[in-house]
Amino acid sequence: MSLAFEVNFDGLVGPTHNYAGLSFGNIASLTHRALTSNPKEAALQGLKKMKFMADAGMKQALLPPQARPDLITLRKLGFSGKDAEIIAQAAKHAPELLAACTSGSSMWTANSATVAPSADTADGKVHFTAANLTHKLHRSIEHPTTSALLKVIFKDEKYFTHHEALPSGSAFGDEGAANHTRFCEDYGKKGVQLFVYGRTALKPSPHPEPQKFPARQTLEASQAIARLHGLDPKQVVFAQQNAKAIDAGAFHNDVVSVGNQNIFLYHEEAFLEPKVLVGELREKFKRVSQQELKAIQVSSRDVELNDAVKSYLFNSQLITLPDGNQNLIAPQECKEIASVRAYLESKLVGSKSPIQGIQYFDLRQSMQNGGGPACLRLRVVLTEAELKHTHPEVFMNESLFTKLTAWVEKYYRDQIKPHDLADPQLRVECEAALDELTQVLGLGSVYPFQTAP
Ligand code: SUG
Repeated sequence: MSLAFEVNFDGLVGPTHNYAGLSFGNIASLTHRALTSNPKEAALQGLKKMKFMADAGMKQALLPPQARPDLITLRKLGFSGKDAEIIAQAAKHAPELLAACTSGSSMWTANSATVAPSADTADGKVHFTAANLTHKLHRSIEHPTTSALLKVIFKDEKYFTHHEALPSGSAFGDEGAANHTRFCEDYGKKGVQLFVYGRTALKPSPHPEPQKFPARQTLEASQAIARLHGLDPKQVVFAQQNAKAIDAGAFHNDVVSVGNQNIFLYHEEAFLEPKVLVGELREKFKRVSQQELKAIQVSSRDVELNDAVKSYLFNSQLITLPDGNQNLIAPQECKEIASVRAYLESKLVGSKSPIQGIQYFDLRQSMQNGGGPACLRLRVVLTEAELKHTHPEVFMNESLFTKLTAWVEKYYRDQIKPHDLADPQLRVECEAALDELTQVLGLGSVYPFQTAP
């Protein structure tokens, strides 16, 4: 076994972060539609979380935002002319398309890809599959740039393999790591990977589908990723979400469960068949690691499903600190809902519990669009050798934090109202900001506006 680390790649919030109500099924996104956003505050809130993690001795890196509005997509949809003309036409004739093409949604990097560490894959390389996010227009346009960024950051083909996003279409809805958790004794050892899906697309299924909100991830997509990544079926578990949880607003499984190493924390109503799932996970985990899985079920008596969704308790990051203790990085909303706070502080977290500590973070700007601490990060397990071959300049430290804080202060607006999406200047500011960012991070030309002839 080689020594390995979990590296969190947080999404740096982009200059166009706004509230457009684009995600039916995501209650926060719908509730805060048309609210005035504050991209500057959003980016600074995210940077503070990254800095905290780096200061705590964790390996913390970032994925850059995407260029928005996405003029390539607007052109494909029939708008033409100079950049400002495209934006003006779209604002006039199809403001909903302009909003979809201006979303800052790439910040939620838990959805950017699914990653398999080299300890689990048949060829011993780290595998990445960019998520097609096919269910929502504004998210389905992320994967080409996501792939380009991942290929620049994880360049060395000796260590890293990149798969293109799965075919688009409703049978292969893939939402990335938000529906994927890996359990292991140590990050560098073999693990068990849990893939969670909302519906079966191509075969008849006896199980109920949600009635109110859509199931975004399909079983077929999860199976394809396990195949692409060369995983051993003995180390893989597939489980279906409870339709009731999706209807309560758990549009991704990381809204109702979280896992790290040997701990699985999940809500009683998260899965269709929780007993079967936990039984299979325990058995496979034991066989792979010779250890017991600590499965902690949170009952509806302690925390109602609706409060779990409102507080984003399960969207906390569960991290292993350098001293081996596991801590929760929770959204501050958990403190504000009495039942959740009581459960966390008097039952779940403590020196005698498997989860020893908790830190709360103000991520309100992201939370109002349905993105908590865990949504904002993509976990990539890397050995020391793989780390050495990862682009070094995206790692958070004192100097990068100072540079990026100044960069945000220079380029970001402190408010975006719905009508601001029609302002062509927003695109100009976004390009200037991202151009400078690629220099700060030494990434070269990664955005379409930098490479277009
Ligand atoms: O896909 N929100 C995102 C939130 C993603 C959260 N990620 C995880 N759970 N891992 C989504 O629904 C809202 C954008 C808007 O409405 O403006 C949005 O896309």
